[in-house]
Amino acid sequence: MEAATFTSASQFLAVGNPASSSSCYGSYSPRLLRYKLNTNALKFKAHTSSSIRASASSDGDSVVTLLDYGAGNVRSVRNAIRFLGFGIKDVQTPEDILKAKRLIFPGVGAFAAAMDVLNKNGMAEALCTYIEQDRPFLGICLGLQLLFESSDENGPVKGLGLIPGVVGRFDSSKGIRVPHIGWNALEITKDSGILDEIGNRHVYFVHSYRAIPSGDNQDWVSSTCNYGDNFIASIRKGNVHAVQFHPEKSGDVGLSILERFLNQESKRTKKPVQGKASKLAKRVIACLDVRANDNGDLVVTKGDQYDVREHTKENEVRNLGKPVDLAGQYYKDGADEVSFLNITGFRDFPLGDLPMLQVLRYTSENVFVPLTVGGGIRDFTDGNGRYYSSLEVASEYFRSGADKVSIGSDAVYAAEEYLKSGVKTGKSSLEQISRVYGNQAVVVSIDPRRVYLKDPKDVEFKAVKVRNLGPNGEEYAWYQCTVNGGREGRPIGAFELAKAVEELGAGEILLNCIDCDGQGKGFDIDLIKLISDAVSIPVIASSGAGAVEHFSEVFNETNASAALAAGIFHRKEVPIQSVKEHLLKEGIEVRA
Ligand code: 1PR
Repeated sequence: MEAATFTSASQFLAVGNPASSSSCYGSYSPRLLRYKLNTNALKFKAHTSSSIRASASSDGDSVVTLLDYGAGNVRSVRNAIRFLGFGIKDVQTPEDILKAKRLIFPGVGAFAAAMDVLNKNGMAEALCTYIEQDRPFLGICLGLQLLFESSDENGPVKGLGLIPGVVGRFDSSKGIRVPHIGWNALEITKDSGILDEIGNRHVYFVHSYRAIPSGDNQDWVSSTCNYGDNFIASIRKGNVHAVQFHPEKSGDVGLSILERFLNQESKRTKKPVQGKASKLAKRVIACLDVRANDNGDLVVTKGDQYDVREHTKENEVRNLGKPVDLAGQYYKDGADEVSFLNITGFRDFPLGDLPMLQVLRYTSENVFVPLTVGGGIRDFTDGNGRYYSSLEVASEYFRSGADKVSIGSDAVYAAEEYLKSGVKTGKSSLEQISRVYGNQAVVVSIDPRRVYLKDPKDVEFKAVKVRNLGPNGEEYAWYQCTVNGGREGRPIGAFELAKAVEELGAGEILLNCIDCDGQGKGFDIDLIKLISDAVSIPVIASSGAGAVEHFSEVFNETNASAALAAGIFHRKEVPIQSVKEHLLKEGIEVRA
């Protein structure tokens, strides 16, 4: 399943079984046949380059048609289009597709659900016609996959059948972490037009399914990416483009790709910016712990071992800046992602917390890397007896601009329940949200505390030998999970939790450590190694970064996919760029 942001759960759940939908295709796709017979219909246009700027097309038409087929929120694509100076016309009917001058199709959600919607409202047919007429088209992520004959995602399910090939799942038995999340390199295989300017730079991917290049589709493929095997990163034929990655989340590089598509008719000279991207980069993430201070203003705060109050007479909440400003700054500084943790979400209902939603909305207008938000994602009944499911809470976060949500306390309860009963009820927040939005959109944030042991057999939880002995010379420790911002220890270890939440649908783990938080003495390597070796989803190392060397240490000694820091960035002790320069010097690939 690809990332999705549904306007409401019921909207998504109303989508029926694709097998029963009125498909315009027989067992041999007529679209594919027509394409094979009619390749001359696609004429290749000259392609040139230009710099990123907020300006409309030189042909004077500054409106782009957007196919948001109603199953998802494409807020970040909208924001990027507007940032580049273009207006948006939403497709309401199939005729709007046929009348479009340029069409962007940012597919979200599951393949089957998307095809079902497109078939039912007649948009599949209109899309095929539009593309066959070689009119300017840009598909993004699922918007690329749907062009193929079929997908294995909950399938096989038939696609639009314009490009030969089947979309299949990444094979995690090849030792890769699935979903494929992060900044990876492209191998450009032919003149791609919209990619000409990006040179050898990283772009942002987040997906579990991909199409493989073959002799049958080689005339479509304009770039590939390597992750376990080579998969199709983009296609181009004439004016028809589609990309598996997310240009709207790929920083300046992504904006330049969108800008080249939007300004197709303008004169450009090809000026590729040379980078050194060769593989999936390790990510550097800036984290903003956010809460209301005692005056009710939303501030970025930062704790020492989760204590965020100043040790003064007033005992006020530590205030390190404004969330939107800091997020914008970190984006400019080169953060690969930005995370917001609403740290009092466990007691304040997030849908009542409109400032936090506002923070997300404003941030997503100018920050074009992935945004994660966490805090308070759980089922909730308000003072008037109105029940909100965790899915509704998450949906509101997504609608406001989040790309991923992070679940803390509620994931602990779900894992405990699952380990006790051995049954997946399908009702936990984790299961509900990952079912609708895809597991790549669901992060589980773990807040463990180290508990030292003389003998690992003293507990039923996984214990490890630690490099730094405990206060009484203990050689072992287990990592006890906590809830409610570290206030309550639970009878489950980080190891057991991580494995359980992976099974329940988490796509990534944000691994904090209360003992290391805010200490600046380095990440807890024992913990991060334990967890990153235990699961096959990406693990973000968090808590304790105090120097650039701590980042190379965690990447050299563990299988973490990303490292997150807060205090050193907020206090301007170590700029993000210095971390990246250090990692590059140490031979660790990062997005430059
Ligand atoms: O339980 O689903 O409501 O989620 C609450 C979220 O808020 C959880 O993700 C939890 O980690 C977070 N949280 C709750 N209380 C605190 C606190 O600090 N009092 N923040 C808190 C946790 C941890 C990190 C931090 C790193 C890096 N923050 O993300 O940013 O430790 O810090 P450093 O680089 O300065 O060492 P729910």
